Amino acid sequence: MEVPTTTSLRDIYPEDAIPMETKRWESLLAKFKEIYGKSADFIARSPGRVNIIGEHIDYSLYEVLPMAITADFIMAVAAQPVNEKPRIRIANMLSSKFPSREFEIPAEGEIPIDASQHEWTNYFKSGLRGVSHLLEKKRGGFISLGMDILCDGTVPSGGGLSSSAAVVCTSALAVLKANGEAKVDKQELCELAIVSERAVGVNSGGMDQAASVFSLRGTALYVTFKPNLNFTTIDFPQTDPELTFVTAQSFVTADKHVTAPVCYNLRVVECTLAAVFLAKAFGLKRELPKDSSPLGVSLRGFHDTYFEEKEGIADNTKTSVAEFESQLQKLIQLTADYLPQEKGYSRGEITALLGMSEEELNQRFMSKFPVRAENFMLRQRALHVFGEALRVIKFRQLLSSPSENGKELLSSLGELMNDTQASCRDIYDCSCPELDELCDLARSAGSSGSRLTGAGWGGCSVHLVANDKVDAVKKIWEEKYYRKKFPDMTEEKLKEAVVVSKPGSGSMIFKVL
Ligand code: NG1
Ligand code: MG
Repeated sequence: MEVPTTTSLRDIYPEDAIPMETKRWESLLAKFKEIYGKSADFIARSPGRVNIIGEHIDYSLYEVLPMAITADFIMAVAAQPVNEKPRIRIANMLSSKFPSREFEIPAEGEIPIDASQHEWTNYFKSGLRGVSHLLEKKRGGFISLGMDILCDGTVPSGGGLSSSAAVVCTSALAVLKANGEAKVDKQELCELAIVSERAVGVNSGGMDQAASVFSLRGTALYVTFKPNLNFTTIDFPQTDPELTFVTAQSFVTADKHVTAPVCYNLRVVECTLAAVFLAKAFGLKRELPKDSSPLGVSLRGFHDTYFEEKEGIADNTKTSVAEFESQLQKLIQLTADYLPQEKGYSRGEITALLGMSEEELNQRFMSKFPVRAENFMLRQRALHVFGEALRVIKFRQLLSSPSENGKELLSSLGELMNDTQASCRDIYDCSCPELDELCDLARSAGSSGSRLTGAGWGGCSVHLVANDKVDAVKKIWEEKYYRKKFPDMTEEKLKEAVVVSKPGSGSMIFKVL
């Protein structure tokens, strides 16, 4: 499946966004001409995403259910004339915050990226680097052509709507097109973006990039990671009242580069350790399978190995949904029995059970992305992951076979989302008081389901609200949250804070005529 090319914004945005986006794209093309003295050849774009349900389980290789939003990252591009030394000139419409940069493309070796800097072009460089590896493999030679680029992003950064993935997916797509790739395969682009984003220091799963690349307008995405990255699109049932998803920013910046070592990357380590700990606790004979999770083994790998060994299942990835559901229920019970310590597990307890030295533990699990922690909440993280994976299955089944009664469907879907929020807050510990407050306020004004979305610790929340209750929810947030916490907030900022998100399309190439 390849990234589509279009000449109409109607293929990209929902109807009501067209006027504003037309203005935005026209000013991008005009500015491009002004800066580079020529018109752009094409515009590459990839959207942000909101994760509807399936939080902090993609790096454990369990299915998730995101959807692309309208907000996106767009890049106008012109290839540099061939006779010059290949260089990149990259500018941003928000030049005050993101100054223009120019750099040569080295004739060989890696494009240098200093991941310790908060340099806005790092995500572009990681995409550029990813493409040069891919083209080297495919063609033997790599990036030959330089590029003139002008960018514009509307995905709030650090806002849990995957601004970073939107930048990396658009960057990789733009470089591929500028280097003559007539067709760009979505799978290839997505995998390249996942690897590239990890290069800038966050040990992430693959949900964001999948949602940004694969999404089709009007549908949600059901993303699977095992046996390999794949997806199916899910239509939203037409119900009365209509299902409306609203995103609300907490404006607590959840910058994973700051919180990552303490939070995000620590969760990846805790889930990985829980997997190997459980495998040992159940005396599984076979090693956990090496998989695409950030540290090479995952709770999903434990899950499949456990049932293959204990119940003689040949290949657990082919198990029926009903069977998989009952497996998860069993794992929740087994975890509660076999990981009893609410207070967590020390390094000493973990190395004792795993029969390995501290150095080996550090080398294997804490060297790729250093985490500073002495205590690992294995029980809580495993209980959240298995419980959340179960909620995703139930959510998908509700969407695929909706009861005719819209109200009933809304409350069942909403209940699952509320359970996710409770689990993120109480046992995965990735919420924050502001997110909890936004969710409580929304529910009191009639939201069916309210939860944080993305990594958490700040950033964004997502709410399933019957369309006739959206105004009441917006109103209570404005009065009791935004006006109170940010008294001098502009109308503009308030508009960015709360967005009704319709499922948008994924990566796209726009041909400039
Ligand atoms: P955000 O923070 O929304 O980009 C992060 C991870 C996802 C996933 C979610 C939690 C990155 C790039 N993305 O999303 O893979 O793990 O947290 O579900 O870190
Ligand atoms: Mg991100």
